[in-house]
Amino acid sequence: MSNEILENLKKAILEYESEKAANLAREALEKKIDPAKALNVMTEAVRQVGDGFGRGELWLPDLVGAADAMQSAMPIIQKEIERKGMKVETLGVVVVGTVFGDIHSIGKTMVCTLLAAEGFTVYDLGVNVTAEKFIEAVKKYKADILAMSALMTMTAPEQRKVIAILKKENLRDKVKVMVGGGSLTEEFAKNIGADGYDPTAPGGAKLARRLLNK
Ligand code: B12
Repeated sequence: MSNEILENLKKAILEYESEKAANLAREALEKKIDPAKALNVMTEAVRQVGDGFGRGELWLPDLVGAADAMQSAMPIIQKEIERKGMKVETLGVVVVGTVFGDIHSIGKTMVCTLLAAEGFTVYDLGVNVTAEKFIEAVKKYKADILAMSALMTMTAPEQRKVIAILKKENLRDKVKVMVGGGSLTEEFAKNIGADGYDPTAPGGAKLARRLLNK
């Protein structure tokens, strides 16, 4: 039964059916399905569409359709993960966002969800976040960690810019910086002076713990 719901949730995303995806996400929670499993099948679906696009079998509207369906189901699952995570004491404050020029939100939102589930207090600045906004939020929320996502080779260098401004404002030793997103590599992260990189959202949540020795 629970497998059937998860299969249908994946199918709804693959068929770009936003309302159906949201309803199935609700049904999954009603049936006490582990929200992390629901998150996994949603990721598999959006990756599948991305691979089809990469092979030239699918087009941009396919990407938009799948992303919309994913995003209509995501907050429902996210709320439940956060609700479960709320029992955990706050491990630290993390400011998260997708860098300027980049509107990819799915991975960033997953990182937020899993950080919150791990027990961090998360401030999600959204997408297309300017360096100035990142710095402002780091100060305002007294962030322990700044987590930046970039999905494109064109936008990844924004992360270097943010780190440079942190240094200029004497904030670099006050906040750990972690980076991620499809276009990144460990080498790139080291090169721009980030404290950590992980290719996955669950790995990102564990990395955040390690960075704060928690
Ligand atoms: C969905 C999608 C879109 C959607 C985004 C919708 C949304 N709300 O997010 C739409 C259709 C809007 C879109 C637009 C564009 N896209 Co697009 N998109 C994708 C696609 C298919 C999937 C991205 C995704 O969500 N993946 C799933 C998530 C879960 O993966 P992820 O973000 O990498 O996150 C994982 C990890 O990286 C990690 N992670 C992410 N962030 C962070 C941060 C930290 C700190 C850590 C630790 C970990 C971490 O955790 C996640 C889960 O484990 C990819 C192709 C692909 N196969 O990835 C292309 C892709 C990223 N897009 C691409 C491009 C070029 C574009 C456009 C320019 C297309 C166009 N011609 O208009 C525009 C860009 C607009 C802009 N200014 O940003 C290219 C980028 C190429 C490059 N290397 O530069 C890709 C790779 C497609 C391709 N093969 O060409 N896109």
